[in-house]
Amino acid sequence: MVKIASSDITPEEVYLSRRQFMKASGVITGAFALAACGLNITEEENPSIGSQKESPGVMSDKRSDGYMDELGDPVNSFEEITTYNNFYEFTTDKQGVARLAEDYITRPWTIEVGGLVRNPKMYDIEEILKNYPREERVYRLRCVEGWSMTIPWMGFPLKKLLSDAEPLADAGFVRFETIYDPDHMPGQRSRWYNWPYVEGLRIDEAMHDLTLIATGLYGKELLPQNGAPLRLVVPWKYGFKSIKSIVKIELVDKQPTSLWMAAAPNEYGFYANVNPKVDHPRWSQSSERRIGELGRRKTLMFNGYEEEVASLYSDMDLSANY
Ligand SMILES: Nc1nc2c(c(=O)[nH]1)N[C@H]1C(S)=C(S)[C@@H](COP(=O)(O)O)O[C@H]1N2
Ligand SMILES: [Mo]
Repeated sequence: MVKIASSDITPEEVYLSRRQFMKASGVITGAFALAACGLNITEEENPSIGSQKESPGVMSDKRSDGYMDELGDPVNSFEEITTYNNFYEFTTDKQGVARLAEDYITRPWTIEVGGLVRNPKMYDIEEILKNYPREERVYRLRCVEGWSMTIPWMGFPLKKLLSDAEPLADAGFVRFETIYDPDHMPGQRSRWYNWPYVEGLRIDEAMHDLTLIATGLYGKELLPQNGAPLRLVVPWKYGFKSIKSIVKIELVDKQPTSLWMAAAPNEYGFYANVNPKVDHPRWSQSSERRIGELGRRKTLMFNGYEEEVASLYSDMDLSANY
């Protein structure tokens, strides 16, 4: 069982001031241990203490004018999106993921689509990229910890892949699994979590047009830290539902138990819909800090996608089904 520390959520103020410092010096230094999804691990398991070099060159830190989501929020920079990540398979240090993941090899890559379907299939990633044309979707991502970004994803609706698999009548849920590769993912050697990372959706959530399989962002292929070569994006739910580096998609008849439900069932439920009125047991969810901005914003019901998704939950008590 996981020990819950009483530590606070991410101190984004520290992050922001660190960014100024990074800009000035080009180097990230200092201790910066975080409780990324609200659970603390021990210091010895958290290699975030120490100094590391900022990735050089390739990243543009420009927000181009007019590049925004449907609410008028500007997209976050490529640098912000690729250097501030939650990916516990590598480390719980959000600013350490990019460096630890940079050599992670995502080719060849096989994705199994199976379970309660008429057409189970093993896909090679190249086949998926070829079969499912990519579109750009600019979505807000709201982490359960209280920070958010706007990200221009490239991808295709999950429903296309599921429709091709032809779910059977008793397939009520979809279960997703991340690759298990402790030899190359140091975080998976931590016994605090029940690896591999697992997530799940109800079938109607999975078939919703907003639910995306992302294979890129900013018009480029995904980098390992963002879940290459393909990850889920469910923009109305807390970020932890958007599982990275998927190797298995399974149609099942029972509600899957996610890694976070197993770790802390009282804190992380199956639904995890963004809801400013339902607080996390240890912090309020009524506001959030958009990375790159000062101050806080109000958190929007269903992360601003209420019109699109509220009908999925019309008969549910959202505080009981958190
Ligand atoms: N496999 C896996 N998927 C994951 C995570 C993780 O640790 N492992 N973290 C989740 C959390 S808590 C968030 S907020 C988002 C962050 O996605 P990003 O780093 O691309 O912004 O990924 C989610 N998907
Ligand atoms: Mo998150």
